[in-house]
Amino acid sequence: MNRTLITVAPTGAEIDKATWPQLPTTVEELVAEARACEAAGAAMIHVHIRDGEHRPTLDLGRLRETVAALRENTGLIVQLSTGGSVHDPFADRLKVLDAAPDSCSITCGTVNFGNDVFSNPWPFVVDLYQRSQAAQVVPEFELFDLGHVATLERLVGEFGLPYGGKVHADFVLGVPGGLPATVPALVAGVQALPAAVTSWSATGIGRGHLPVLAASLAMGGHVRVGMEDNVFFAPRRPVTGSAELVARAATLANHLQRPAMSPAQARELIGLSA
Ligand code: KMH
Ligand code: ZN
Repeated sequence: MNRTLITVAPTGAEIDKATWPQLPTTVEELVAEARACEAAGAAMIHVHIRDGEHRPTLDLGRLRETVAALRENTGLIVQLSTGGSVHDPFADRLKVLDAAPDSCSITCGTVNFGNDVFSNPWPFVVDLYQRSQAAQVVPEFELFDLGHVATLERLVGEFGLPYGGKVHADFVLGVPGGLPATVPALVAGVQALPAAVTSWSATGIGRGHLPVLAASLAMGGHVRVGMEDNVFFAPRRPVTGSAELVARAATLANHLQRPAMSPAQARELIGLSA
């Protein structure tokens, strides 16, 4: 059966805990949210962590502790963000692989990020990619713009397939500075994907969340949801947490006769042996 990978991104680096107290920022909160999201249909979790003051951090000890806690308490594929926040140095972002996650994000190029710059120059992307191959971590290629699609093609062309032999990409649409969170933008991105891509998903930031979710499902793609990308369930109705976004995505996927896949099925999809 044709099934849907639902990835949950529950925390991110940009959403403020003081404004959004339902944001999971401690290991305990993250584990509880991850369990609820798995029960609702998620198979993979995209993880950013926070420090004791709820600020984004790439502290290696905390990353290791988080990976262990998620593995102990859920069956989810654990994907660590190597994007971090726009303020994180390259060296810290490379070190994320030392926490030995199942998967890591690799953003395939620099993009304006509101008033900031999310920096991913070619030499850094190459370094990160080659380290992921050596560390046997399956990457998810994050695509914020059409140029990132071209960089993904060059990366795989010059340095070979990722660990696991599959190429899974994720469109992140709607960052101010990247492709908009619209159906035409998603269609343009998917049409540009190189043949090496074996699966793709998409997420729409903010109010583009639902159109991108629906379009991705209709186009045979997979989906990412969660508070990293969207904090409103409906206009003027904040989310209670990421689990209700996962539940809605799973319901929609059911209606489209592409039900949510299990973590085991998702492992096979992205090239992680069971
Ligand atoms: N927080 C953004 C600057 C990723 O996780 O790889 C980068 C980001 C992408 O969220
Ligand atoms: Zn992220």
